[in-house]
Amino acid sequence: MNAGEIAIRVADLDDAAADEVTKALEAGLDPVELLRAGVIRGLERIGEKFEAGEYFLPELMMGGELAEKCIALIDPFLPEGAGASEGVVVIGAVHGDIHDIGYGLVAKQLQLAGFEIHKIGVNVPAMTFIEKAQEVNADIIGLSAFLTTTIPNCTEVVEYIRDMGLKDTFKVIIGGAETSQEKADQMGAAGWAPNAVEAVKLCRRLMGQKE
Ligand code: B12
Repeated sequence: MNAGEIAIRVADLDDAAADEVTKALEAGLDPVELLRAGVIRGLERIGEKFEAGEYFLPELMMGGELAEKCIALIDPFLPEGAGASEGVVVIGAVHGDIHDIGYGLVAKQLQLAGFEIHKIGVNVPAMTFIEKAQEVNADIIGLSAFLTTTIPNCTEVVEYIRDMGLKDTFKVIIGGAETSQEKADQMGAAGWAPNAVEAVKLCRRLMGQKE
């Protein structure tokens, strides 16, 4: 069993992937290779299938769980720094909003893609996002809003950040049922994504802009 075959098992949501990871580690396969060309590649394939309409949300969640199981097995074998962070993200649902399933999924996919994630819960006041971002030295702040009435609370965070002179420090992204690219542009957010797969791409793109 090599990393490529593990990628296929993960992408096929085959539970045997975890056993194969254990066997591969026992056989002395490179854990970094297993992580990158195996589990992470498998997750990317799941993302591609999701985009192609072949997989839906339940598959995305199952894939995330399976990948987490595999990563937990590989983790103790990884050399220091192999899981280097792609970037630091603070994410939560804005004030007035308690929908946490969508952003939870985004957080999980970002984490699996190598981002350091700080989930700060639901019904989060604007300043709490900023204080947390400062505390953990975040690159990106993710705001989740599912209600027409809570979109203005995303705008509030964007405005605070601008007024505090932190626009170049923290990139604000938004998502959730009632959000759109148009609304993100209107409020001056750095980006919007319709789902967890696109959110990973968006965050990678924004990290590229920061360098
Ligand atoms: C489940 C649900 C609830 C649950 C939430 C449970 C929970 N723990 O989250 C409960 C029952 C609590 C609830 C309550 C309410 N809800 Co509700 N809810 C929904 C429902 C059916 C599904 C939302 C969901 O979780 N989907 C599953 C996720 C995984 O799917 P998703 O949205 O595609 O998620 C992706 C994207 O949104 C994106 N994303 C999400 N967050 C982020 C963040 C970032 C940074 C990025 C980049 C991307 C991103 O990535 C996600 C993963 O791929 C929606 C309907 C809908 N169409 O969305 C209504 C909906 C959002 N709710 C609605 C309403 C009205 C309410 C209530 C006001 C009802 C009431 N009268 O009490 C309350 C408000 C509570 C509050 N203050 O927040 C309306 C909003 C309408 C509007 N225009 O404002 C909707 C649209 C239903 C409808 N058609 O009327 N709700």
